[in-house]
Amino acid sequence: MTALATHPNQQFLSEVRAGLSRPQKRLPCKYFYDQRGSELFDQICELDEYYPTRTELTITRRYAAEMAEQIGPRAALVEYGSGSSLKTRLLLDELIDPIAYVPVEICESHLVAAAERIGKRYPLIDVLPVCTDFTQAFALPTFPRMPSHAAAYFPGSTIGNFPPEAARRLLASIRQTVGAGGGAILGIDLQKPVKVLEAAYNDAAGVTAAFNLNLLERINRELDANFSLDDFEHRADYDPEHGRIDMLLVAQREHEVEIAGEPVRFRRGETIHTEHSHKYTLDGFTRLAARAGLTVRKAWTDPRDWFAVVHLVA
Ligand code: AVI
Repeated sequence: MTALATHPNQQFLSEVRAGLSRPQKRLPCKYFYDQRGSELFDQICELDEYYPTRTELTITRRYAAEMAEQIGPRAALVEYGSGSSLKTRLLLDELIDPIAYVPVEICESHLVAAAERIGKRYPLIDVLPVCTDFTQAFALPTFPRMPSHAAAYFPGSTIGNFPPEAARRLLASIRQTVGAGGGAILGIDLQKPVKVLEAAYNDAAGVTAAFNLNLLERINRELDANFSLDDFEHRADYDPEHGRIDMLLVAQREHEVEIAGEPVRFRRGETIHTEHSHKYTLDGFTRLAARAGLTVRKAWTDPRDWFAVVHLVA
């Protein structure tokens, strides 16, 4: 029997093929973040129209001390993501006698760089990076000094990029990871006027469009594909039924693309769904958290109620 030749990026290829064979074509948003995609995302965070990063930062600046008080002394802070952000430092600065900081991130180079930076700045905290996909439950590392409890930190409203059932599973796995006595501080984006939402995902400078289209460029680069970027246009619509932004790539003409030697056909006007970004109400999020066994103990918001940082306990 001859072994089937596997592509060097087999997992990515399988997910792209599966997503593009569905009646509603789709691509997983986790693949946005290659080097170029991460740079574009950083630019998005600076855009006038993109309010979430700025708003969460304002909330964190204002309430970091209250968040730290809610977390309590001698905690291990377990960050979902590499922790390179200013928000992480604002929170670490206020934590009461923190024992450990555990950044959790799938990209090893980001993780190592961020862990080194944090280690230098906070020499009294044990920095214990974990390289894994945090959407699956994982075990905490062995602590050289035992913290009194673990607190997850998941800023950035990334939870909104998961469909409700996947978001519930992720919250349940956070609960499992932090264990008894643990908690979580989470950023969530809230419902607001549709005009504001649609502008945030259709910015005038076209950075979000470039971010969305970069996914096709990444597929070209890494999966031997021949997408022509001129054949697709970025679109982001608010879906009031599900309370979310849907990001799409719209085929501008009927054509065929080859991905690792296999053809994929597009009709004119056909869409590839690339991302959901859920916008919650505090009540809706409280119900979602409850289905994962978590209670919202406190919520901090900005004066317009555009964004919330919540403290969850088991
Ligand atoms: C990472 N995530 C919370 C962003 C969002 O707003 O859903 C990703 C993004 N997509 C387009 N712009 C920003």
